[in-house]
Amino acid sequence: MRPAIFLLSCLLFATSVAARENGADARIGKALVSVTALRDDVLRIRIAPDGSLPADESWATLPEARKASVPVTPDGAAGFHTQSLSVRIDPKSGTVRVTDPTGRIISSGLGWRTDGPGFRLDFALDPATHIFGLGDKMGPLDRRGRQFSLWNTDAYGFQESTDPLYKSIPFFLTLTEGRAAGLFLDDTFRTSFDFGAVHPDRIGIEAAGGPIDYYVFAGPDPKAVLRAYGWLTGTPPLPPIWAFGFQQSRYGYKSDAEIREVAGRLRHDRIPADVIWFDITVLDHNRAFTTDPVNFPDFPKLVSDLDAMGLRSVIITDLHLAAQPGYAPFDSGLAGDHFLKNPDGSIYKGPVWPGPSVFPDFSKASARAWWGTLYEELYNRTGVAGIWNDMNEPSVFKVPGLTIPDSVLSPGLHNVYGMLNSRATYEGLLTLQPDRRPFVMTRATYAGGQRYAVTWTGDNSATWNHLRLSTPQLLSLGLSGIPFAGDDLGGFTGTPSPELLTEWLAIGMFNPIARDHSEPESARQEVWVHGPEQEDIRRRFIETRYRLMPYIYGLAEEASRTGIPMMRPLFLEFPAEKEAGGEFLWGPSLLVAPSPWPESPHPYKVVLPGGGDWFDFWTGAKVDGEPEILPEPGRLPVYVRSGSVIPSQPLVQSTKQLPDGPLTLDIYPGPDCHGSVYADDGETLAYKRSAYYRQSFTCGSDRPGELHLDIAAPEGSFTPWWRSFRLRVHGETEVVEISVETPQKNQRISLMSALSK
Ligand code: NBV
Repeated sequence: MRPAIFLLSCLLFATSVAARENGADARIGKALVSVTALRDDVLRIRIAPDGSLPADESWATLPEARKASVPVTPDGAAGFHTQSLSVRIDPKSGTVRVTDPTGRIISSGLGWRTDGPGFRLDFALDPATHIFGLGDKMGPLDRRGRQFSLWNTDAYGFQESTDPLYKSIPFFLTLTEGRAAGLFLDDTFRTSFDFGAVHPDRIGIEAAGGPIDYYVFAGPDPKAVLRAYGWLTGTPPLPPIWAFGFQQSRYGYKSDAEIREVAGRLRHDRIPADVIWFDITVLDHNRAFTTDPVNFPDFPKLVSDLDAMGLRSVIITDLHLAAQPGYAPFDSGLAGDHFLKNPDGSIYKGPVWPGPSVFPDFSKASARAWWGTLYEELYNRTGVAGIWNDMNEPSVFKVPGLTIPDSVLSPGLHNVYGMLNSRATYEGLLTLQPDRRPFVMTRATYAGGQRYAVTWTGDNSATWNHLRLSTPQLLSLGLSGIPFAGDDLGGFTGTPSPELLTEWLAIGMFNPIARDHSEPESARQEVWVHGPEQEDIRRRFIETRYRLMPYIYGLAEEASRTGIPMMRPLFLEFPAEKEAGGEFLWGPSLLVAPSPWPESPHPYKVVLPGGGDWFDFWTGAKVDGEPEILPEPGRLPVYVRSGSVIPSQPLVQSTKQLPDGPLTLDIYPGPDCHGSVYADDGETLAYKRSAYYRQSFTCGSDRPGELHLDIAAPEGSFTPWWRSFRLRVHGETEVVEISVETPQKNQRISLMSALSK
């Protein structure tokens, strides 16, 4: 039906709104608009143009969340309210308006219409609203004024204006004068979002197909929106601790000897590192689940030798499988009927790295289970620690659209294909080793994909502009439910200059996943390639990351429990604050402030958000006013929010090595002063059975001149590596240090007595 006719017919039919215990249903002509309060602050809105709702299915949302509901209070004939929001369904148009208890708009539908198999939704856009989300789309973090489309695409060599990219996350967060809300459209088809580009006062969303099914999050603070989105689509499982160490990768390490040379150099030069990545050059004829017998004659031995050096191995397994009888994954997949088929029933083949290839149908549970079994050799016998799922948009060479045709992979499955590939991998690893945390990295994904894999931003370029843009990309992934993400440090395509690589590695040490990766056509870009001077600077930043590991791992645990990202835009901690230049927060306490124009030698001003005091992270000194920075090689301004307690550890060369010495607590006095430390065994799921250690700290002062630290009794049954704390108090006076045994009960430690010593 054409849109205009549909709207007209709506008006001609009778309308009615019927209250339900947990929401309301409106009949608008033939159509049904169904609004359900899943929680006090989360609504689900489903629209069935033909009056009957389709089966309640979703790849993204957790069934228990989707099926949750709370009682609501009816408001007259056409609405209801909960404690956090009020809903009004317009009986003429069927649009839904959601307001907060003070009457401010959370989401205001302007219209909806079907369009062939697809549909369009329009929402009002307030002039003061900023928009964030949609995953790692390029360009400024605030999406307002631009259009984006979601269609997973192998975007090799993408640039600032490239769209779509690898992932589809149809979730965005709005921020209007410090008040946040969110909207998630659970639609796996090709969708497009217009955030006020065509009509400045309107958000227009179009989908090529799928049920009209969206969720509204009331906030009102940004963290509440992210927590609610995490509740609906799942928070990511906690990766093993080594995932937060420094990682060395390159497309093009060609032999056992070359890998040993890189690993040996890392250790020789005392560059802390945790992971070596094996790209397709380790494979035999680019075939996943094999290794090249000539260049890697004893791969298991290589993996175990690396392991003995404290280096884990992550190996690539692309989903396309060589269509070659005799190749075991092809044979078993064929026997089990696990491959995608052409409309005539024959198996679809497309050219990718191994030549003509077949593609598993990951939408079938049986195919996912079979895929998982393929890892047995690598994971249970060879000892690889993690798996890399690349090319899963899915990417196909030399065909129109560079992907599998719609007639083979339904357009409603295209955007979830990569997520289902990583799900099959994750579930497979978990089946093979039920008590070990799987580590999977995927390139393509869909909303909810955070439950299975970490990600990276794909094939970026070794340019200053890409370095500048990687911060908003990673921030945006964090705001889209995917906190564990990284970019190819140094850039994938092209060769970075010494200064660019140094700056990139410096900033990268404050990113969730820190992996140096590059393509074979570029020059090698390991930490040492530009000589000792650059290497020393780079090492210093990597060492900083390792010293901060207790803080970083604590942020990771928080992200996995709550959905609050490790890397945060300023507004997440300070909702009234505007984003400033290249700045971002690393957890609640650290502000990283690279230049907004990283290649420029010009001075720039740092905005210290929130109005409180800040300390210089490198010197510990309190900062006076807003610092003006004169860029110089190796200088990355980092600040600490006053009122923070930051745990850190003695330097190690990998997370496998036990730190020797006390846990340091750096105390930066100020309002609401607090911090915490979290530890567990770093590898298994025992932390879910209470084998973890969590301890919180508050520092305060009862009277002028007094300062104390309250250390709470630890939670959990895990015994951490440290026996004592070294407390360092930063402030007006010199840094003061005291040592205490790690308390097992609540304990107050006077810091003034230390200060007066
Ligand atoms: O497996 C090779 C590469 C990989 O290094 C890169 O990180 C992926 O994004 N892969 C893409 C396939 C080919 C890239 C030209």
